[in-house]
Amino acid sequence: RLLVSAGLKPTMVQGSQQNCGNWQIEIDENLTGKLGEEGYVLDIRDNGVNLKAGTNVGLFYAIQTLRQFFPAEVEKTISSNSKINLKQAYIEDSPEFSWRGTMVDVSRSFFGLEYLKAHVDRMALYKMNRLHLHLTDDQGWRIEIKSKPRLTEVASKSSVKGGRSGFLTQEEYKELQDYAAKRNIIIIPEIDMPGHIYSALLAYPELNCPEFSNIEPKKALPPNIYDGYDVGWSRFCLDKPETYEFVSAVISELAEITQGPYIHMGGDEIEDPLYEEFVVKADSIINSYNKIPIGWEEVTKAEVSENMISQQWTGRTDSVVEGLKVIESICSHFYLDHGNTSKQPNTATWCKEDGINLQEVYDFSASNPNVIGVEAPVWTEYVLDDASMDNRFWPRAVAVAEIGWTPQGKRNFRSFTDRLAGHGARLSNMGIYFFQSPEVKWKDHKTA
Ligand code: NAG
Repeated sequence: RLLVSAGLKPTMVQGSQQNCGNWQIEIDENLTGKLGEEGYVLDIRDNGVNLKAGTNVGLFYAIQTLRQFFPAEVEKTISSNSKINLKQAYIEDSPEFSWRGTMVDVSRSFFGLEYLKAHVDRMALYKMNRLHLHLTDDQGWRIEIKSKPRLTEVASKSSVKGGRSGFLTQEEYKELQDYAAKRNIIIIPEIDMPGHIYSALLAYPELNCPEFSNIEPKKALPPNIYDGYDVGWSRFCLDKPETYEFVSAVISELAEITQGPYIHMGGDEIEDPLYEEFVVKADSIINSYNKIPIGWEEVTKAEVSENMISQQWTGRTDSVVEGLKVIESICSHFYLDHGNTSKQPNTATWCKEDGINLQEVYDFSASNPNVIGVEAPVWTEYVLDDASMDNRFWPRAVAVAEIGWTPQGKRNFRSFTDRLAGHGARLSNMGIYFFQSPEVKWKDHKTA
């Protein structure tokens, strides 16, 4: 649809032959046997262009690949008499993993509807399909929950020092979901509990334990906001009924406005004797709203339900329940809040001191047989504006996408960088302030 409405159809030129529109777009359900739900065939030859898939999703991906055959400028400057030569090709393609994600931490520093829509567009071009939003943390709460109005009246007003505050209204959240769904991207909302929760404690101080004020080191205590960088110090009071009333109220509203099948419960970085019990309860609350629970790997210390998905980030947790599905976000390959190179200013260094270069992302290999895919987070303690977010994701997210689509044995970094070289203009045309990775011989582009 994109191409036809852009007026390309009557003006296609292939080889030296004028070809006025031999386009075929077909759904053939039998193809899912061979290519799965997301695979497609793209056949570009003398007598026309043929897109085939077993599903609409597959056709969508055929179009995304076809877009990459057109010169980058086309999407910006098409006119009805443009003539374009396409290379001939026959492609049968299907993804290696069903989970091909990015995560945006909108809590430490807020990124709103406009940025997130642009991010969805960018992900779609590279056939990624999961956008995880880290909606809450110590520094700010970013989603409207109508039954808990102080979350937006109070907890959304703060951020990390120098960052942006704010929140998504439920209307905006739904608008983003619709926008993403049209591009075959599922939004995964995360409420990080029972640690990383200070902003909620600020809004509802009754969720604190009475002895909270004795915890050392003393951090921000209500009524002060927290705008620092430390992790692992705040927590819900886990033996209070109010805590579970709060969790149920939040999850029930979130489940109601969430189209996708998943809710992420966080669960990272907390020591508490009642932690496992909390995880089991939160897991069952999420299940009771017919959503699939996801947690950071620490949740697997508890006896979680079999449909829990474990998001690995250190790879150091022993799981009590065997056979859980796994998303790989191992920090040494996927934590894109780390620098593109060593010593890049305003980047995290705790997982890899020298940053994570393009090849280190690309060379990830999944060893766990239960892996359903990969996801790259950008945490925002130091990422305070759109250009910095662009710089952390791009082009490294393209490497994540290629891991998602290509079996390990067919991946080749040299071939990847050769192909990526032509994408500078494409990234710039999408308005991306990407990092010019030195491993890539970027061709003719202007930085956005
Ligand atoms: C971890 C924290 C996260 C923080 C990030 C910075 C997880 C699951 N937890 O300490 O809140 O922003 O590292 O790289 O990553």
